[in-house]
Amino acid sequence: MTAFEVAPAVAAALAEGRPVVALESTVFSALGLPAPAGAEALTRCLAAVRAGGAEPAVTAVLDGVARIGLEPGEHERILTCGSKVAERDLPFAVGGRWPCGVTTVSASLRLASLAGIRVFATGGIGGVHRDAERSGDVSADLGAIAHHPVVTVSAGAKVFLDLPRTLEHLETIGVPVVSLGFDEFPAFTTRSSGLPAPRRVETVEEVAAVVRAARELGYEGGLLLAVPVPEADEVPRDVLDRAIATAHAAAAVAGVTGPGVTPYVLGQIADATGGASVPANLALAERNALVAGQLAAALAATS
Ligand code: PSU
Ligand code: MN
Repeated sequence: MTAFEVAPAVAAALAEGRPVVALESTVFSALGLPAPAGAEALTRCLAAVRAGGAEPAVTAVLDGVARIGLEPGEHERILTCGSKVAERDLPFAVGGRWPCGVTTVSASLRLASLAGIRVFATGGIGGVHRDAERSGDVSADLGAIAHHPVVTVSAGAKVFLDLPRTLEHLETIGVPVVSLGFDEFPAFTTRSSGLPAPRRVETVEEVAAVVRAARELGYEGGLLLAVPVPEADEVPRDVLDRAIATAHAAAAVAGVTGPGVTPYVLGQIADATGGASVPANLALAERNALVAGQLAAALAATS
């Protein structure tokens, strides 16, 4: 029994030194986006990675095997999968031969790293929750970004989190954070967080130079590349703030905790914005996939 499998197209690209981008699968499932938006997000992200010049590799667990790269006929299985797999859940999903598991950022980073993939794209990373003093809820995404030698491309951290503390946490654990062509650390479905980006670069080639320098300096962990949602697709800040308040109140009443919080709050925000957060989430995921493809291509061209 093998614990993990790299898809033939992905293995061939890696063997030939061609660029590859890993994609997580939780965002495409109903835990990330309401159907049919997940299917559309997957199609658009796959096309965007290719438009950027790289081979996409969606990660998931299917029939007890951790997969890096799926066949098109398998996509439906992740869209309809309801089991969220973070990094610490991977041994259970594989050891327990789960029929399906959709991987979060943390699990996807482990699988990307295992396969030798150096660039990964998601929507918005998890982070420090607003009630973290009480709940202690800090996403395992942060530690995984620090630990695995993979660049994560995201639209910042999800807007309903405590973004100042998320940035502080990233600093504490030593993750280099850089925004692309933007002065701020972006806020997922809206551009502005009001928080200055720790670093700003203007081009993907500059990011590639930073990544190469990190490797030459012996950095063993990752880097976070923040890309703001396209202007035309962002949700206005005041609309989001009201929706977040409603969503958090609903989560408290429902008593949701642990890994259930993020899917629940995302769903409540989609409802409370009258669905406006969904096209924004699609657009930012697509933009991140495109930038990740371009970054992987820039890294492959110079290594
Ligand atoms: N980005 C999105 N939608 C999502 C997620 C990211 O645009 O649903 C998922 C990712 O899989 C991320 C997870 O790892 O949310 C964070 O969950 P938690 O807060 O429980 O760590
Ligand atoms: Mn959590």
